[in-house]
Amino acid sequence: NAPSLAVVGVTGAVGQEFLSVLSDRGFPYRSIKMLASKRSAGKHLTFEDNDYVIEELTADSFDGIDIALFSAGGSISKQFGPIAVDRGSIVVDNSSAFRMDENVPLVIPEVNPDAMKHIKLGSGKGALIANPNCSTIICLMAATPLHRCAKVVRMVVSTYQAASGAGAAAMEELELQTREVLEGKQPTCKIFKQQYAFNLFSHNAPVLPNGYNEEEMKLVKETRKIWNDMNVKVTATCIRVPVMRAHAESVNLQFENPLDEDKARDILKNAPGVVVIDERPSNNFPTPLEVSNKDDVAVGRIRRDVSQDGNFGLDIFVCGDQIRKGAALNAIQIAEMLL
Ligand code: 11C
Repeated sequence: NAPSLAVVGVTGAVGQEFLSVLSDRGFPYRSIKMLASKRSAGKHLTFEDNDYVIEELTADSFDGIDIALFSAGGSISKQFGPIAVDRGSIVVDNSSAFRMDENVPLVIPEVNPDAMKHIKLGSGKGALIANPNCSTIICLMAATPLHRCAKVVRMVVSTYQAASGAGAAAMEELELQTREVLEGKQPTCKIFKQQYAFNLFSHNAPVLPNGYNEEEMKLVKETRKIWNDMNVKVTATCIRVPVMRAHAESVNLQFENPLDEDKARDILKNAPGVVVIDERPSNNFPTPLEVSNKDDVAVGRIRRDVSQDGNFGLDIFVCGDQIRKGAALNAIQIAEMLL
């Protein structure tokens, strides 16, 4: 018996990608409810040749819903996630609202599927499962297979994050500003307070008293939770770059046990959801454009860290589609594990 689904935030960039991924993967469902804010209620959308009317999200939206995919921002998740759980739905939440809640599994299916094994579809019991932040997912897709082999003790991450992480409106702003700048006009700054086209800046998440921004601290805390290792040392610098929909990350790893670069390359070649692009002679390495609209995370620049003795350090460069593996695909893989 196929589950009944609800998509919360269906008009957003991730909401739309939920639908594409459901369709691409032939996810089975007996019904699907399209939910959004009052503003979009009543609009029509076509999905798999059927016409749907978008409904306003209310407390009653979840009656009879088996799996609810949420991507409408943290405050909507906080308000409606627990309501959906009360009505017996399993919520896969793409926001940061519940990620650090110790009762909520934070899952990357290739990394820690066991964290959600106690949650059963059809038990009549609702539950929350959190989708990690996109930069964490993309980083850990590559770092985890190496961590399993040699145990990461310290990780330094520098991100180059795409517009999509800030939503569809940010993607539109990047496109508009690019045109405006090329036409010699003043760029329109609505989503970001500074010029985005032909520029880059520190991630727009709020800066905390310790000087890190929230995006950076998500990498620190989520890694510890997903790896179930409170001792792993993580530091990050997150930067927004004028790229449309895929994040890039430079990741420096320090290991407890030695791991040479050839073995690391072999491990990554065999890792699920990872593709290695590491052609030194032609200087061909992963790019955000190459992974856009793709499921796999690409890894390259795999090399021994010369600042560390022996084979205890590696540098890698990772690119992944932020909307897909960074959000919608990961959530739907979680839902697939429930089937
Ligand atoms: C970005 N990762 O690329 C972000 C935004 O916790 O889900 C998503 C925030 C989150 O800007």
